Formats: sequence, structure tokens, C-alpha cells
Amino acid sequence: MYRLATALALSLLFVSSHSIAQEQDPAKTVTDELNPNFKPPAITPAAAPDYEKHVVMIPMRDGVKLYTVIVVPKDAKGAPIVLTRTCYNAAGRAARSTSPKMLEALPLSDEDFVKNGYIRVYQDVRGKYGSEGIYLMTPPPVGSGFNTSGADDTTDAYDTIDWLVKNVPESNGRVGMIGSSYEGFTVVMALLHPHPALKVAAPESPMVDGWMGDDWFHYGAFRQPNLDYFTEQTAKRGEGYMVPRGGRDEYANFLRLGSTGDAARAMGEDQLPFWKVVEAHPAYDAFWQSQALDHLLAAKGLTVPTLWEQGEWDQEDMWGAIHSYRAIEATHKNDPLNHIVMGPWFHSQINRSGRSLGPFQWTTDTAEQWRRDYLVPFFNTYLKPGSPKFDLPKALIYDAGGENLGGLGTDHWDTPKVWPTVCEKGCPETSKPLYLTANGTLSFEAPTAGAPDEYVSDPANPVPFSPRPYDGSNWRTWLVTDQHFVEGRPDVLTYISEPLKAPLKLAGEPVAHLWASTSGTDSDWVVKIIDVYPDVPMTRGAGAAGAGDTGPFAGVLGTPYNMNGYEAPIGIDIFRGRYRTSFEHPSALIPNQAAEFTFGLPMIDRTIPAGHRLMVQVQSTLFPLYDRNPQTFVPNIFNAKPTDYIKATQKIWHEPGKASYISLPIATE
Ligand code: PG9
Repeated sequence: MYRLATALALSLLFVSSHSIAQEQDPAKTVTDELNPNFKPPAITPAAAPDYEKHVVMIPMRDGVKLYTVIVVPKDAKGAPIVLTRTCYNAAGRAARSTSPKMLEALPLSDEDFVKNGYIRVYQDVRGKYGSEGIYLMTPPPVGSGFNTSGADDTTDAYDTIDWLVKNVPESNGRVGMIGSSYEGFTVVMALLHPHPALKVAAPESPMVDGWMGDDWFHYGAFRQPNLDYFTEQTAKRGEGYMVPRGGRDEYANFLRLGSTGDAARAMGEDQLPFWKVVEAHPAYDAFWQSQALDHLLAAKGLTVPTLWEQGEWDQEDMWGAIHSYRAIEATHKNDPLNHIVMGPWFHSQINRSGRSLGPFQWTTDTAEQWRRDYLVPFFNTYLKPGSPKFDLPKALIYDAGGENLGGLGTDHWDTPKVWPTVCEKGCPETSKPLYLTANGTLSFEAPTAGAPDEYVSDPANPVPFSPRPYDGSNWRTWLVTDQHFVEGRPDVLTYISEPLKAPLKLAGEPVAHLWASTSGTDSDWVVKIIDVYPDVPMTRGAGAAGAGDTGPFAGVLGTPYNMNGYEAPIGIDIFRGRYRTSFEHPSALIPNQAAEFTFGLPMIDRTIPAGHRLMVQVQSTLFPLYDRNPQTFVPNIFNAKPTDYIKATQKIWHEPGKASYISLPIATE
């Protein structure tokens, strides 16, 4: 056997070396197998495009010209325009493919605009990609005192719309604006002084207040992945760099690098002016206050019908849309121009497929449904005279509750007249306190006595926000990750209710009221509200209730996740303790003295079914998403020194007068 195999191998060797010798015969001419002159034959005649694409440089009032792509349907006449102003490359945004069909050439999210005959315009903001001028990151408004350039995204939107309605002969002189995130920020900026031809707007998960709860910080705690955004966005006019920080696990990388300031310096960010700006403004000072667009817009009032969009699990801009909507309602009660949609989406998922989110599968493609049945009819009402009037509900909020197993959920849209329906003050209904009580329990009864619970928070061993190794791949779904991965950590306090006897409808804003103390002089407080699915006895593969594939293919290829005992977060946020009494002027905490920390959590619309349990977790780190609080009060946490990072004993109180609770937005209907 051995000899036969050897002989075979030798003969193969002989054959192949013989043919190599033949190919390499210098006597023969070797032909280059690349033919750069190849012309692809037209097997079928190329279809004529059903649109025209024009690229123009539109002049602004200061002479700077902005790169603009205008896509016009063939034979269009009297057509409305939809405009998006972007920092993400207008040429690329307007070209999903090179298809001759406008429907396929533009992004998926434009599908219903194309079907309705719209002219589609994408423009680079000044200083990025094809546009001239200098770039400022989400530039503060000109009047804020922090932008002396004379131009901002309000003036640029105004000048662009003015040019479009005068120079696009196929248009009917009516413009709508839409865009998500940074692009949503440009929509909100346009609303501060809108051109009269701007007739309708849809800011989708817009960046509105970068300090309170959008991209840069949450209640003063800094979001470290921004360091990548700074290098990607401000190291070049085009797409910048990701500076690798080491191995796959960002938890280990950031821990090794030290403070955020040290990490930024290691990444070369002291060459980037915007990082220096952020570093110089860790508190909610005049710089941040003067560009809080929710307040600026509410003070002016809306003059353009506006549909705000907010994902219920938006991992980037959880603040902007809902707080703008609320701020406008506060100054202009029941403003008929002010609308909001909140769907079961991650950041910008509204422009993609909205059929599922992490383990949850919805009964329909919720994002497509929103675009087709609500957004475009709303735009048509204001942009296409003569189209049927569409009565967009004031608020369209998705109840993401139910079992959500393989699309069997009870999910549906609510249309409350007032949103939030339930909150602490000023809503149609008032929230009820859910107390954190002794022995890790939750109760609607106030505690009568009880020693505080305690844990040691160690900045050298922070609580991960996502299972390790964290390599960014679950960024879009981390807000719905099963929280079992922190179970058993001594620095996470868990409080859990009895199984619900009847469904519980939550519809509004939960607020955390923590009576807490630290042995340090500064501290972060993280609160999570979690919907715990029943842990049903199951036989694997036997079709028991909730049974799904628990193996490596769970959730893949349409296989339902196993939701047995799933700990599904419905609201997570962090509060930096030094801002307890003032966001602008931080102050040291008094060691071991209990004080009340109060902060709003993301809005909820959810029917928690009977049999589920509520869980609340409290911890002091959420790393590496948020930078670590050294737990020693220092002037600027970005530049905390290694010796400032200390272990601290944290206590959560639950006694009369110091009762910790969550104001839960329980709706009566
Ligand atoms: N969340 C992103 C962003 C917006 C504004 C500033 C910085 C980042 C985005 O998706 O555009």
C-alpha cells in the first residue's frame, strides 16, 4: 500500500514538473493573459436610464460651493424635491448601484419617493468630500458664539433650497428634507430658519444634544467609540482612518490605554481640533448649551410640518428626536406641525429592513411600513398639491411587547393623542414608583426598613456593556442583548419582581431615583430596566414552548432565538455623579453620604405579558462604551491619572426617606 502511494506521488510529480518545463520553454513566446483592451460586448442592448443625474456646485452666500447630486426622473414636470445634506459622501449616498432604473440606483430608503415621482437631491456639507469650505463637526449655530465662520447648516440649507427651486426646471418649487443622525442634524438646523420653499421635514434619529444623550456623552459620561468617529470624520476631507488600538477585544484595549485622554493621545488625536474641543468641554457649559437644538427650536417654534423619528433601541442618538418633540410640545402645546414616530429600531434602521432587531422578530417589516404608509403620504400632502390629505397621527409608537418568538408577537403601532402618555409630571397619566427593596426584590410597596445593598466598584475591573470579547460586531444590537452575561458579578446589583399576574402596559418615560452613596468623591450610576421572559421547562428540539435552536445557529437563517428566561433590556442609561446638582458646574460627592440621583431613562412603549418579570440592575461602569469614572473627583476626567482610579464601596439605599425607585410609566388602558 505504502509503495503504491509513493509510486503514484512520484509519477504525479514527474508529470507536473514535466509540464512546468514545457511552459517555461524560453523558445516559446509567452502571451500576457491580461488584455487591457477587452471590450465587453453588448449581449442585450443597454436599457436607457429612466432618470438623469446632474452634479452641480451650488454657491452659498459666502461664495463657498457645495457638491450636489440631483437625480431627476425622466420626463419629470412639476415634481417635488427631497433633499438630504450629508457628511458621508453625497456621490456614494446617491448611488446604491449603477442601474439604469432610478428605483435601484438610489438607496432602498428612497424607494417610495421614487415610486411617487420625486426629484432626489444629496449634497455634501461644507468641507467634506466634494464640497468646498472648511469643515466643522456638527457646527454650532452661527449665533451661538462658538461658530465665527459666518455659515452653518441653517444658512447652507437655506441657500441650497433657494438655488434648487430657481434652477431645477422640473421642480414644482416645493422641497422636503430628510436624513438620519448627522444627516438628521442638518434637517434640524434647516428648521431654525427655514427657507419658505421647505414645506415638510423628517429628522430621523437626529443628533440634537451631544452632551445630554446623543452621540458624544450621556449625562456627562463620555462614549469612547467616538474616538474612532473623530479620526474617521476629521482626519481627511474624504473618509478618514480607524486607528487600531490593539487586539480584538476593545475592553482590553481601552483598559490598557488608561483614561480617554491617554487613549486619544495614543491614537494621535491631539492632531485633531475637534477632539481638543471636546476635551476642553467635559461639562455642560455654554458650548453645549448654546447648540442644544431641542431648546433652540422650541424657543423659535416650528413653522414646517415635522415628523421626528426615534428608534426605541437607538445605540447612538437616543435623545434628539424625542426631546425635540417634547420641548416643542412644552412651548407650543398640541402643535399640529409636530409629530413623532418611535419604532422598534436600532440607529437608522428606519432606512433599512425593520423586520427584526436582535432576537426580536416583528410581524411585518416595520421600517418599510413606516416609509410607505406614513412618511411618503405625509410628504405628499405638503409637496404634491392635489394629493389626498393624509392625517398623520400626532404620535405613532410601536408597542414592542408580546412574546416575539418567530414573529408570533403581539406587536403593533399605538397612536396616543399625547406622548409620552405617562410620566412623572404633566402627562395625561402619572407614573408609579417601583421600589428597589431588600433581598434583591422589586415592589410597588414602599420599603419600611432595611440596610442598604452594597458592592465594590473597581475601575480596574469595570462591568462590560456587552459580552467579551467586544469587537464592535454587535454594536447595533447591544441594547437588546440578554443580560445573563453579567449575572454573578459582585459589582452588579440585581432586583427582580414576582412573575406578573396580568399584562403590564408601559407607555412613557421611566425615571430612575437612586438613593446612593460612594466611598469615593465621584461615581457613575448605571440603571437598566429589563423584561425577563419566563424560563419555561423545555426539551431541546421537542417543540416545547419557546424552544428554539440554542446552538451556534440561534437566530441565524431564520431560526428563532431561544427566549427562555431571556433578560431583554428595555431601557439602559448612565449618569455621571459629579453632575448631581448642576450639569454645568460639577462638584465632588461627599464620601459615604447618601444622596438622590435622578435621571430619565429612554422612553418605553411595551406590553409586558403576564408571566414575565421585571428586573432592575444597578452598577457603576458600562465599559468600554463609557469612559471610567476614576471615583476620585478630578477637574477633568478625560485626563485622570492612573493614581486617581480607586476602588469604591457603593451603597444603594432602600429605607423610608431614602427609598430608591424607578418611576414606571404604567398606563391604565
Ligand atoms: N451617530 C452618528 C453621528 C451623528 C452626529 C455626530 C456624530 C456621529 C451618525 O450616524 O451619523
